[in-house]
Amino acid sequence: MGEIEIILPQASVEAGSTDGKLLGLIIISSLITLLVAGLVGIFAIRYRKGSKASRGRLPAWFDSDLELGWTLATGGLFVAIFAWAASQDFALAVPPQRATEVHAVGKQWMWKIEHPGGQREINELHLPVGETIDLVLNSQDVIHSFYIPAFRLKQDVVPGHTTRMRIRPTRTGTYRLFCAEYCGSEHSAMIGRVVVLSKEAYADWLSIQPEGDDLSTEGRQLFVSRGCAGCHEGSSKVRAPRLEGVFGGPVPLADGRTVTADDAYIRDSILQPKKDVVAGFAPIMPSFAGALDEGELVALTAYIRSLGRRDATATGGTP
Ligand code: HEC
Ligand SMILES: [Cu+2]
Repeated sequence: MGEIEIILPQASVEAGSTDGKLLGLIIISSLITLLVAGLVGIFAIRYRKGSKASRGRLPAWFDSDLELGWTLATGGLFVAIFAWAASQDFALAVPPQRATEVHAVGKQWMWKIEHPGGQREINELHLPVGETIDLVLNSQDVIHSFYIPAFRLKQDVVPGHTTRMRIRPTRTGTYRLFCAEYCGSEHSAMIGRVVVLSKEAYADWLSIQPEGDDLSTEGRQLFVSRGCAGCHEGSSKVRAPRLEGVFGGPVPLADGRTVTADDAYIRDSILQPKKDVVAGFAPIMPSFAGALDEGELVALTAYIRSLGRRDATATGGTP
């Protein structure tokens, strides 16, 4: 680090094809620019004032066939490149099936990272090489953008919205991490590093980190301390749905719609409970907007997700 890199390393699966597309665009655009500039020059000389070049009508095929031909050919070429590039972006938007889920929260002016085992780091992201990482991104304040040039990956991080980025590092090493969205006076200081380790080194690194509670344990504690359990569990007088098995399943709503309980739904249920009211229940849940920070929301969501995966009777449910 420190020195200026002239040639950016290609350290992820996406890097090579992204560079290929950029190079392709540069070559095609250069050729077309050269052609146009060359013709301008040739015509300027050939049809200069006083030259004897013919200035009569052009043959008919010139107006129709040639014009149509090059418009379609160049248009088609660029649409093909667009389709190629878009297909990669679409593939990136599909959450990977089997992936290590790492959470990152952007706030003015740092990146807070949390690994599935509860290990935390700030402005550093340690990753295992050759594996697929599902990076789950949230912002605590304004729009940030998680940018790793060596991976050719950039994803906006928007407050009130969960975005994900699939990362597949292919080379061990240390790479730069930037915030690529102007986010306030110290935006330029919001930089960090991504350290890609071999699988063994990554496992070692995880094991020497201070013990943190894993996310769902932390979420469980919040669930009790923030009073969620008071309504959602046990012999509460209030009628509220139990949350075991909710995650990932369909939820029938009071207005007749049915939605899938994904991260975004859980998040909205906590922040804007009146938006999607579960069928058969009164809209009495208070909004927790402003009362929970991003880290707490992520932890609560992780806890509710863990309830969905386990057997309903195996949860620490009723006190
Ligand atoms: C005053 C009681 C009360 C409190 C406190 C409360 N809830 Fe709720 N919650 C409800 C009720 C009632 C519903 C069902 C109606 C609705 O969807 O708004 C609900 C719905 C939900 C749902 C959607 C459940 C489903 O089956 O789709 C989630 C998720 C949820 N709450 C999470 C939480 C979390 C997390 C907390 C704590 C931060 C919390 N709730 C605090 C009463 C409460
Ligand atoms: Cu930022």
